[in-house]
Amino acid sequence: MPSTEAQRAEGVHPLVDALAERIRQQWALLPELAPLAVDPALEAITGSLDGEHLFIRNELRQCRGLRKLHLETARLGAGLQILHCVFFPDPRYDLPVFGADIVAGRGGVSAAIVDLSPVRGDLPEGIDAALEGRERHTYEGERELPPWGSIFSRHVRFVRPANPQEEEWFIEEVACFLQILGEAIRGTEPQSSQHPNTIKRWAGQLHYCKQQKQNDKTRRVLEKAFNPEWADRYIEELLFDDPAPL
Ligand code: BLA
Repeated sequence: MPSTEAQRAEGVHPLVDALAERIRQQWALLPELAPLAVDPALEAITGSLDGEHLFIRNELRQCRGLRKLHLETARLGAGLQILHCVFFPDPRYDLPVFGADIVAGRGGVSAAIVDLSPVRGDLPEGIDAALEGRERHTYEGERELPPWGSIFSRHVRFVRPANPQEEEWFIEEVACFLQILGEAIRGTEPQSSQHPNTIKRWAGQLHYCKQQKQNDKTRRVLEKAFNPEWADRYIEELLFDDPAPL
């Protein structure tokens, strides 16, 4: 398992490293945090591509209200570094999907996105109000979402941080989204598996996964670093696996 130090030595962008560390600190505070098995073949993947060192590290957890917390940090050839993080709710709880993604290349960070995304039309009211009331920063490079990004909430941040100050802001914003999610987890009681709201949230999560799988940019990078069959399995089974049938 590569340590943070080893990753830094392998040239992980400081924003990727710092955000991963912040996410680990915050998930440690979640109620009933527990391990979730990762396929050993996928936990730490190393190799080389075009003479570049390649690695992927996958960390999985579960906790009260969330069926799967996934943090991936990767370096995938040609200087491309990625942080990918999704927390998938247990559909019995009225909770959104947390997602964050950073893509950094030789020219710096090109994409930094964070959201709490609804799975039943709207966000739960308390979460919507908390996100509305949070401190917001204005970045030099605000980016426009692709069409599949209709899954994100009105609070989504999608930016190209221009300097270390903006990178720091982005980390703080992610921490704020996670803080708000943590409070919601503590204050939400589950409904039964067959409750109509549970069924609606299950379908909403399925739709979230379906839309994310339309991001050709993710698929293309994984196909190039590995191969199309491997990329397909990785996306279907680890990145955006559908929630288990109710
Ligand atoms: C964009 N994602 C990208 C890009 C690459 C990847 C290369 C293009 C960079 C750019 O537009 O500047 C690649 N992202 C990956 C890979 C993984 C990854 C290989 O996570 C994983 C192994 N993507 C997510 C999640 C979100 C997300 C959870 O995986 C949001 C919560 C968003 N990525 C996202 C968006 C874009 C993107 C919105 C821009 C897509 C576009 O503009 O077309």
